[in-house]
Amino acid sequence: MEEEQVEKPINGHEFRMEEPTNTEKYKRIIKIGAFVILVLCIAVVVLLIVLVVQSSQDSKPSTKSASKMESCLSRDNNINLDPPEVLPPFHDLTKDEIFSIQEFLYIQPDLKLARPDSIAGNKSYIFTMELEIPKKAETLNFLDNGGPAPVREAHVVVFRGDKPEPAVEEFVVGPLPNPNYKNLVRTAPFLYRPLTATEYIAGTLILTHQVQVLVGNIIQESYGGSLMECGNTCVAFQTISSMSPVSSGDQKARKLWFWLHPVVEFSISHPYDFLILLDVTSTKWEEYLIDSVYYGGQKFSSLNELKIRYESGAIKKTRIPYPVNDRNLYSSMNRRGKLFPEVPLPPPREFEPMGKRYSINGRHIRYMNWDFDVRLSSTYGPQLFDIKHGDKRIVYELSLQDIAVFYSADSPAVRFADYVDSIGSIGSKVRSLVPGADCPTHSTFLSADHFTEYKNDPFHVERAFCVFEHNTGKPLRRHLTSSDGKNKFYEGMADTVLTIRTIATILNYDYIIDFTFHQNGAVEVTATSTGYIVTTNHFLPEEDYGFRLRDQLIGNLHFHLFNFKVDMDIHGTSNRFETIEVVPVEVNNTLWSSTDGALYSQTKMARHQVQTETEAAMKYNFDKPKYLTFYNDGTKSDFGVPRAYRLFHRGMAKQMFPEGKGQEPSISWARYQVAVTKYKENEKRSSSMYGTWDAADPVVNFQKFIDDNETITDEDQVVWVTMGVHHIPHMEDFPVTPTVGLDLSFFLLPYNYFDEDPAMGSSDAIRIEPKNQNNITEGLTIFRYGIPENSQCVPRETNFDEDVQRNPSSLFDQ
Ligand SMILES: *[C@@H]1O[C@H](CO)[C@@H](O)[C@H](O)[C@H]1NC(C)=O
Ligand SMILES: *[C@@H]1O[C@H](CO)[C@@H](O)[C@H](O)[C@H]1NC(C)=O
Ligand SMILES: *[C@@H]1O[C@H](CO)[C@@H](O)[C@H](O)[C@H]1NC(C)=O
Ligand SMILES: *[C@@H]1O[C@H](CO)[C@@H](O)[C@H](O)[C@H]1NC(C)=O
Ligand SMILES: [Cu+2]
Repeated sequence: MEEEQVEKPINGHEFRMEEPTNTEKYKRIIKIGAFVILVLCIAVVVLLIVLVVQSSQDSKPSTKSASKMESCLSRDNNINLDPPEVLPPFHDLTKDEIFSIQEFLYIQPDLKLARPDSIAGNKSYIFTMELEIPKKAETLNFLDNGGPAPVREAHVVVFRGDKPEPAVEEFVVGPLPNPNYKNLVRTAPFLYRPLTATEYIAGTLILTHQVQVLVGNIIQESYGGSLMECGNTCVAFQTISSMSPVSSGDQKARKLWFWLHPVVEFSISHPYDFLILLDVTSTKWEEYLIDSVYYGGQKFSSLNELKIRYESGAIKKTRIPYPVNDRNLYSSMNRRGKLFPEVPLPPPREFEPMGKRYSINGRHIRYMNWDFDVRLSSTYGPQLFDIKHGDKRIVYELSLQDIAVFYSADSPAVRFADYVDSIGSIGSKVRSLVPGADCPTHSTFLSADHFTEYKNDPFHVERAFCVFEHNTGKPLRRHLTSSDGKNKFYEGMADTVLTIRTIATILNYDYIIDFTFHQNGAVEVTATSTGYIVTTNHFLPEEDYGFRLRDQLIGNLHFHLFNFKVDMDIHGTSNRFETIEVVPVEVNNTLWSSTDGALYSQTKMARHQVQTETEAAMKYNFDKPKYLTFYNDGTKSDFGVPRAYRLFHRGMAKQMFPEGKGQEPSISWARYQVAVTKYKENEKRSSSMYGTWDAADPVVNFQKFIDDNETITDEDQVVWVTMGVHHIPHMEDFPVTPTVGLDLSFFLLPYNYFDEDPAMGSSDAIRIEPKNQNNITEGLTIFRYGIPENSQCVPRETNFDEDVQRNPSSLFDQ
């Protein structure tokens, strides 16, 4: 019966409950009334101003509930997303800057750069470029002391396949917008470079051709599909993992696992036991070599060997029927199953009765007492800078450093799938967010532009970030004293917050990164995973690594990891790191007990100054609970207590890979849930885009930040936070993993930083008290601090469906 109820996509604002003609009529009425509403709006503004002025601190309960619904007020003149005339230090490269950097570099004779339309493995070409974050000291001198603005520069990564000894060269190019210098700042082994389009496309083509010609019949018999001329039963190759020199034991080789799968929604959930390890070490794709072949749980050294043994009947033949490619396919994301609710009523939405309460200028955001800058690193993802509360800087930089996911399997393609995701350019994998699902409909969306190796024009992403104020529906605080004689009162306030969100899709997983600003001075960082699990074929040894979820399918165990840099500057850059341990203590209780020599057990706090980097690299010990606090020793409360911020980690998991083994050295940041190091310009980030390949000799080795064991007391400190979650897939991970319960977070909480909760100043509060404490029936005084109880208005229309129909490339890549 449910089969019949196939959804028609809902167009525009027409709900199916409503007759379309009514909707049209309604729309027309709205249009005709637009002018009237505009006049009304102005009248309402005037009225509200008068009301607000009159009732600023008084108790008059607001009776101004509009008898007719009015359109919500617009104050969008707070929002100007264009780059400012003078670009501030953290503003991402503009399109014009990206063009001028290219033009400058193309004429450098020593670089011999190929243009994007003619790049190849054995040529020199620009892989990526993005803003070079200016030196901190110069930037602070500009921000705080009115010093000169730091020079704008770009960080450019060039692949030098043209050199006799190929290498990756990283340059700092400046000054923008008219560059005249390029300084080589790092070279990295060519073997460790991120996966390139040449390798991916050439590898896929080579395999498609060779496999079809040599073992096309095996593919057809085993999987009911074909690589070429395949109609409705196409199969294809996709590269799933990289086999680093550490994994292959071959220090000079670069190898990729290609995986055969049916072309259906979604391939990762349809693993075939047909894998090819391709050696792509050569800069010339004609020289790519098949290293080994995996079929039916066995290894073969060539397609020929597989062919001979298959045809001689020496091996067990796989038989997996081609999937029925319809909307009920278990791996597809179509509405199905038991449909609910009976009538599809729209869910609750948020609206902003008097317009936005935040402002954005370029990429500078202000909200309540907060202000900060936001940018999107093409390689490493979202970054916030210069986070201030009440004009005092709390964090200089709060940025995602890397995302990693390490799989476990018997299948070689998945066993070696240990991704350090900046290999895939996290920021440039952010695609347009969809209002109503990814972000609330009332969000403001920020775009991003990336340079990509295959195009001169920057790649434009329309909705890379959403910014929205959100009523969490939870009190920030509340108290009701109902029976306390002469002190009856209620006071409370909703935890209404501002969130900056971005979502990067890296192959199969979608990572949601949120930065949330609370009105009490707290900042929350959340990393959540959703998307498709990686699966393998069901062979017995695979059962150690996951549950059997479908006939031929195992969902493989894996570990998600996120690393963030938190460069807190509490009252300046000279900071201390102090832990406050909760330790057991037995106190003399003879005074209060009749027992001789009585003792009483309780806990006491033990403050401890963490002096050096090795001591500040923390592995959580459940037996030693402690607070982690950061402050400037020169700034204390009236009572001598340091005005600190506290890092509260709510997203840790134990990393189970032994240190120094396998791929682990590339993510040495994951050894510690929290590490604190002294700020250094050459320790800007904990990870690098080489991390998937470089475990033998990491290009960025975070452990070295710690090993020099510098003193951190009264220094500029940087905190590195690692969050993680073990994921053992289960049936409900089909078709994709829901976010619920997979959110990891950490908080920066004020800790004796303010004299009291700064949210006491918020007009979002509600206080109720009896006019006469002795007789509540004499009436109540209700304080709403200028905010009417009933702020009803018609939310402004959203036009996402129309917009995306008109401009499909704002969602999908061409
Ligand atoms: C570069 O590679 C291409 C294709 O792989 C090849 O045709 C060409 O000869 C190579 N050029 C040099 C200089 O090796
Ligand atoms: C415990 O406190 C009592 C009363 O103050 C005192 O007489 C006694 O000496 C104390 N015992 C110890 C072991 O300190
Ligand atoms: C780091 O330095 C401190 C202070 O000098 C010392 O106590 C500690 O043992 C050192 N740690 C290591 C691992 O060298
Ligand atoms: C309380 O106030 C109500 C209303 O003003 C009045 O009717 C009632 O008598 C009062 N009760 C007492 C105990 O004073
Ligand atoms: Cu997962």
